[in-house]
Amino acid sequence: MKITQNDIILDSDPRIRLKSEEVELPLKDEDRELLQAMLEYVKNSQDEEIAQAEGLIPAVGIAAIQLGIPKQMLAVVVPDSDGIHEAALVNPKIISQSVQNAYLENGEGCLSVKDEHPGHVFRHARIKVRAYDLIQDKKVVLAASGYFAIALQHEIDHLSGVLFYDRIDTVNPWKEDEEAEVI
Ligand code: K1U
Ligand code: NI
Repeated sequence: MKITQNDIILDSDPRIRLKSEEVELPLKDEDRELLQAMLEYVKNSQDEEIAQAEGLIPAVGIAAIQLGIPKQMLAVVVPDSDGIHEAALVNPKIISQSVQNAYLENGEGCLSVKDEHPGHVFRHARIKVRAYDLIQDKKVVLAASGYFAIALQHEIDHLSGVLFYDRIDTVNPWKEDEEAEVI
């Protein structure tokens, strides 16, 4: 299975607001192949040559609902100063979160959103997530901070039908939080 840009649904499609269903474990072949293809999409999208040849929009993550499939599955590949954080998660649950917020200085984007939605998206600076990880082939508890934590929260929001711009303050989109980590 290979995911192309045409497979990704936009926010004009009501399915993007669906709540995704839990996935049965152990994974069925069909679900394993889908999640593997999602991970491959994200990796390929970050490879300039492949992305150009295949017309992929660069991304650090994707959720199954962005393919119109309401299953609790997501893949993230986040390069940062500590290296590359990769995860291909099934049924992820945030089990703890910091009080401190974090946000990307220039706001967020989304493969399923074509319009610009400028503004800060406040998220938790640190989270712990329980899930089954296809890369490690086991149930895990991941501790995430920085950009990795932001990307995981963006993708976990997709599983509840929440989009990044739902979290932007409509009155003061660029409002700041003095205590927050700015990424
Ligand atoms: O879910 C998606 O639509 C993908 C989206 C996820 C995201 C995570 C964290 C912050 C914002 C968005 C993206 O990956 S948008 C593209 C992006 O942020 C990026 C792509 C390549 C290099 C660096 C960043
Ligand atoms: Ni998104």
